[in-house]
Amino acid sequence: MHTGTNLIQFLADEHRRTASVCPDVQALLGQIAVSCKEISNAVNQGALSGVMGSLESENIQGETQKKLDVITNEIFLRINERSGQLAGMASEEMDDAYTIPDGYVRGKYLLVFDPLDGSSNVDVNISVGTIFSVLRYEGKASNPVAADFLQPGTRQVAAGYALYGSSTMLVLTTGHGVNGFSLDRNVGEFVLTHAGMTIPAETKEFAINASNQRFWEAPVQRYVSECVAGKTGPRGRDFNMRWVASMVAEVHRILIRGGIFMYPKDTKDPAKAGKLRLMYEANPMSLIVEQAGGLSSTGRQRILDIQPEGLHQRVPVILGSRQEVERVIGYHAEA
Ligand code: AHM
Ligand code: MG
Repeated sequence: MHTGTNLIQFLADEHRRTASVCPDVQALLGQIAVSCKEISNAVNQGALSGVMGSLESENIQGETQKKLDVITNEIFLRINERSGQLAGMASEEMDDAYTIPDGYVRGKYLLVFDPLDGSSNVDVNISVGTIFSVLRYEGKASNPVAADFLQPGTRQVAAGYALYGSSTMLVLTTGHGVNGFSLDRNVGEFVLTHAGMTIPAETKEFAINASNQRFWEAPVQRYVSECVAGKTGPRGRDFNMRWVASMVAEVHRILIRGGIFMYPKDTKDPAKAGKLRLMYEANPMSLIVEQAGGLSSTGRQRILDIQPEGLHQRVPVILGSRQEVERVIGYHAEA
């Protein structure tokens, strides 16, 4: 594979090479890519098109919605409901499963997404992204219900994210490694620029919202304090810390140069198992990270093995460079 291959060519090649990514999935991923191009435009226009700021409304998680949360959700629905490949959709911004309107062709797949992850950053012009996960619809009814979406992450057919940063990128896995495409705005295509992305096994960089430190459990306290202790501590080397508050940007950095990202279980709100959502944040990102040679865990369990219990279920997330994630899992086991 060489630079210059566009996404559609890449998917056709991948199908020939691996006998995966059947034409239906190729078509669906093509439409998801179109949705991400539209979102990239909307995010890029920023204040020029009056889309900054918040609405009065809250989503199912009780979070105030940004105008762009709602606009980007509608872009995803509008484009993908007509793909002909979907039986239903679900997203961070909708309480229940979304039914494909009457009159549109229904397909065999389910699409779960977070249309604008990290949207608290959008007003301050920091990178945001879109995360998506494709599942098979195994049911018989013409309209799937929430229970049809509740499949472990190991059953994802494809997963990916778009990052709206200094350039727009689409990073994708169909279970045969991870590849990154950059949006060439001159021709309006995603072009393969990062073939076969892999995460270095070791790292000197960690990402965690340190303002929650007093709520962390002992294994995470231990891991972070050992990193912070640097050269003279038990790790014998200095670490660097990053926190963008935008999971897509965080995972992308890890794919490029290694690192560990944690939004762990904490005691801040005992009713919540973690902050990030399993179906449309943790699962797709975990598949990407594992396919790039990294690991993803709650600290106690592989995320991709979790049997989901709800569309908006939250989980602790610890992902990134293999050796570091193994270390944090080890600290949980010892505790
Ligand atoms: P969102 O989907 O409402 O944008 O929330 C998810 C985001 C992640 O992108 C990021 O890792 C985390 O929430 C940031 O949380 P915090 O504001 O606690 O730093
Ligand atoms: Mg999100």
